[in-house]
Amino acid sequence: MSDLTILGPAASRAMRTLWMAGELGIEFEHKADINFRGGDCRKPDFLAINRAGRVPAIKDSDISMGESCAINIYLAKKHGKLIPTDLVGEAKVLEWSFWVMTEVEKPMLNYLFHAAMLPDDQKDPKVVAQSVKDLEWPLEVLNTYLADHKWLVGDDFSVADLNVAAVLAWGKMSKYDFSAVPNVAEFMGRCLGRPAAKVR
Ligand SMILES: N[C@@H](CCC(=O)N[C@@H](CS)C(=O)NCC(=O)O)C(=O)O
Repeated sequence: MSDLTILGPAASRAMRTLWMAGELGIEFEHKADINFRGGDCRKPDFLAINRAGRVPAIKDSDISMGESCAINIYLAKKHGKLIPTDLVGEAKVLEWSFWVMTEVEKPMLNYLFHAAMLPDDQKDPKVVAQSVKDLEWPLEVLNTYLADHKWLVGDDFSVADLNVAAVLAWGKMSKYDFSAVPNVAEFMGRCLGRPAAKVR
């Protein structure tokens, strides 16, 4: 039996951690039946695992935590894979992970909802236009970096790539037009085409 339990359905940010566990080839129990839209995350037993009241969360032996990117970095470090061991390499993983969460995640989520997921009468074209505007600079930054880097940190796929690509996946789901940033589109193909990325 595995010590690790991942809480949250694949159709949520738990996808990021399910992908990570797949990359690491580790055993885990998946508690998918968390109705996060229905308030399950705010129940005392869930809050005892992740005080922020959101999925994903994990329990691993005697620790528990939330925050998808942080969980992934923890798992990478614990299993000694997909993360550089030197100070600078690890700092770069944190840099890209914080970057995607603060610069890309919110506008990409707004785009996903208002271009694709919401019922038509709730979609707001102004939010779509603003999201595209907000994403222009960070996607250009990433596109420029990827012009001469196959992977974000070091020479191989790492948790930095996973964390960034897992957020960009919302763009793929919503058919965001990445044609102005072809290096980003190729990077997404490299990452999201990995067998472990197919968690649904
Ligand atoms: N920054 C957090 C965000 C987690 C998050 O917002 N998860 C959503 C589902 S994808 C959730 O739990 N929503 C329930 C709620 O907001 O009550 C992470 O990356 O783990």
